[in-house]
Order: sequence, then C-alpha cells, then structure tokens
Amino acid sequence: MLPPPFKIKVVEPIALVSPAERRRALADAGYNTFLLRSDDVFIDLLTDSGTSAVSQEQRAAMELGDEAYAGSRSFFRLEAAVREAYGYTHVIPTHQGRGAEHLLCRALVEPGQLVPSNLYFTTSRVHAELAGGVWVDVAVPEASEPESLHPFKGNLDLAALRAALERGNVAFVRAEACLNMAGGQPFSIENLRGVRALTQEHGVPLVLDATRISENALFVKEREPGYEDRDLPSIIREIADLSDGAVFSSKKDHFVPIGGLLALNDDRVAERARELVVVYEGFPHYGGLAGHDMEALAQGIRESTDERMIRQYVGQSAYLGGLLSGRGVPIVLPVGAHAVFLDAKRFLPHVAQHEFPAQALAAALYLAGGVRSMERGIVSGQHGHDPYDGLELVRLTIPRRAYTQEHLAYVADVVARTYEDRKRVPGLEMVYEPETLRFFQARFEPLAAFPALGEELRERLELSA
Ligand code: P61
Repeated sequence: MLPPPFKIKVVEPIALVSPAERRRALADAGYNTFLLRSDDVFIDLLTDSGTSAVSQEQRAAMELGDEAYAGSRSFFRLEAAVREAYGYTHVIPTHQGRGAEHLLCRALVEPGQLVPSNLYFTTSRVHAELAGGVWVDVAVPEASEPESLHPFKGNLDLAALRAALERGNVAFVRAEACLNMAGGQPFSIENLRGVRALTQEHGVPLVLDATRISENALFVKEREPGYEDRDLPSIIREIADLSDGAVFSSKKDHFVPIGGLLALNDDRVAERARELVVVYEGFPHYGGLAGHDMEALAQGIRESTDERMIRQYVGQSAYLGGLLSGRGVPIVLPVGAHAVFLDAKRFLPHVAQHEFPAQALAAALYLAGGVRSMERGIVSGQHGHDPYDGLELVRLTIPRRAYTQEHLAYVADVVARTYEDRKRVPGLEMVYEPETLRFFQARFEPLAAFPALGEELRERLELSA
C-alpha cells in the first residue's frame, strides 16, 4: 500500500492524562463523551466533522478571502468550485450542514408531508420534523444488520420507496451518501438510478445528503461493476447528476473546520431558499461564512475529488477495522467510509438496551485509554419515547489527514483490552435528558463502578514498551 499523499508540516501536541484524571473528567462529563474537554482526550475519534487537517493550499487561499458583505469574489470562486465538481446550478453557502437542512426543509416541506430517506441522520430528521414533515425510513433492511456483508447497505428499498410515493404527499426524497448511522455505508449508482426513476415518475424532488459523496464514489469504483476504470471526479459527478439538489456538511469531505452548502437545480426552490437564507444565515453571498472560509472550502472541494486523498482516508478505516476484527472485536461490516463502528449489543451483551450499552462502551474506552468515541444507539436514535430496538453502535470516527497508523494501532489496543474486560463494564442510567437531540447533552450515572481499565492498560503498555 502506498503511504499517504501528504506529509506533516504543522503539529498539535496531545497528551494522555492519568487514569485518575480520566475518571474525574468522565464523571464531570456525566459519562457523555460529548461533554469531555478536549484537553482531557488523547485520541479524539468523536467525529470527522471539522476535525480534518487543512492543506497548505487551503491556508494560502484563505489569505485571499474577500470579506465584502455582498458580491464577494470568494463566493463566486466557491460557486465555480461547486459547479465544477457537482454541476448544480444554484449554490447557497450556510454555516454548516444543518443550516442547509433547515433552509431545504423550510423551502420544501409542508406540514404533514412525508420525507422518505435511507435510515436517518439526527439533524436531518429534526429539521424535516420541525417543518411539520413526517420522516419515513426506506433503507434496505441490511442497513440495520451489523453482520450483513451487503456491499451497498446505503441503498434505498425501492419497493418501500414506491409505497411511500404512492401514498402521495411526499415533500422530497433524501438519499444519504455513505449512510452515517448504518456505519458509513454507500449506495450503488444502480440503486440511485432506480430512486431517480421513481421520483421522476411521481414528480418529487430527489435531494442528496452529499456530505460524504467522495467516499461513496470510491466504493462505487471498487464494488460496482462497470466503474473500475472510471476516474473519481466523473463518478462523483454522475451521482450528483442523478439528483435535483444536495445538502453538504462541508466539515467532512471538504476538509474545512466550518461550512455547509445547499445546492439546487430548480430556480423556484432556490429563490425560496435565498429568501430564507437572509433570515437565518446571512446574505446569499456568504450565508454564515467568512470570505476566508469560502476560499478554504472552494479549495477543499477540489481536494475532495482527488482519488489518492480519498483512498488514503478510507484505507485508514479499513486498517483500524482489520486490526479490530483480527482480535475478535464485533464491528459493523463491511467497514465504512469514515469510521469503524463497534457493535455494542455484541460487545456488551450483559447490558440491556435501556441501560445504554453504546454510551457505556464509549465511557469505558475513554477510561481505558483516553480515546473519545461517539454513541450511535438508543440515546441518539430513539424517537421521543417510542420503543427502540435498533442499532446500538459506538463510532470510532477518523478525522481526515490528522492521525497516523500508530495512533490507530494504539486505539485498537485500547479497544481490544476493553473487549477482554467487557464483562466488567456496567450499564448506565440517564439522569438528565434534554428534549431535542438529547445525545449531545444528556448526563448519565453508572449502575455499578467502572473497572480500573485504564490503570491496567497503562501497566500493560509500559511493560510491552
Ligand atoms: C458527525 F452526533 N455529522 O457525523 P453539520 N448530514 C450528515 C452528517 O453526518 C452531518 C450533518 C448532516 C456529524 C456532526 C454531528 O448527531 C450529530 O455540519 C450525513 O454537523 O451541521 C453531521 O452537518 C449535519 C454529530 C451532527 C452528531 C449531529 O459527527
């Protein structure tokens, strides 16, 4: 395997605080990894959102930021970069992905209308529902089966989609690339073509969540017959061309700390979205971003179509996944784009789902080695107090261009060590529950004391050094 297509020029120091400090930090954070301070974290695999390293070209471009309120040169460069990579006619910058979701849902969703989607994403669903929409999951069943080796678990179930469209009153259909909540799983272009045909037949817009479109395109190249010799930019473009528009959280594929995009082809919907952007984000020529942010974003979009860059990134998830599977740790297969997802139901079978196994496992990994991960189970996925028996995952998310294989090998050690001690990890009780998007700020107490995983791991690593 070739080494990464970049070398390190600027570094950020990180440190492993002591086991006693980790215990205190975790208790202070209410056993919720979102509430830890980053100084208390050693390897931060909470998210790939806004955590990538920027390139020297992005930093140089930032110097050229035009901070004009209206008619900024930087906006027009951003618009050109979006059109070149994806071909959409209208480009509306937003402060981040959920800003774009907000505008889209306000522009397209009438109360009572359906929004069919492959599974869901937290913020995407909340915005559809705040606009009065009704979320309908039309993912293929394999999306919710961690052990299924289906190569395209991000596919939409065409029969379920047809049924939703035949019920009528559909605002738009949402297809998410590299389906985050299923483990970063791609859709195939064949499936997207089927979705396209159905939405056209019913006159309903098809909108991509294109946040991780580059990795999806790479999986298409690797897995879908007929695409092996195609270049990555043309596959990305083919995916975008099958849709009427897209939302992007640019904090992922576009290598920027902040930024999002709403891209549309329909003039009327774009006009409505521009009326809304001035209320909620800012003038349409910056939409909540500084001129220098738009410059970094335009350059990041170009880098996100570089196959070597995307291959290196997806390769890091595969590397970590390989280390973990090799040590018998239950993970979601196939390994997806941006993360390795631990299957907490199989990792901690003694913790019932109402005792939050994924949240407890994320806490245990932090105690064991200062590794921060994210709960993606009942805390994130339960809708109100509806019954929930869905996926119960912990996401080890890889920031782009930020960590080396040595960091990832250490993470694998921490996870494997925790797996050996899994029977001693207790469940949790939720003691504070916010009304919306509760996972961000909920607080927990352990149902029994956590074992001294950290102390033991340190001893073991020191002994083997
Ligand atoms: C993440 F715990 N993702 O994966 P914004 N669509 C998609 C996303 O992955 C996404 C957004 C829209 C994050 C950050 C995050 O429940 C959470 O730029 C497919 O974050 O507004 C974001 O884009 C929203 C973490 C968001 C969460 C919501 O880590």
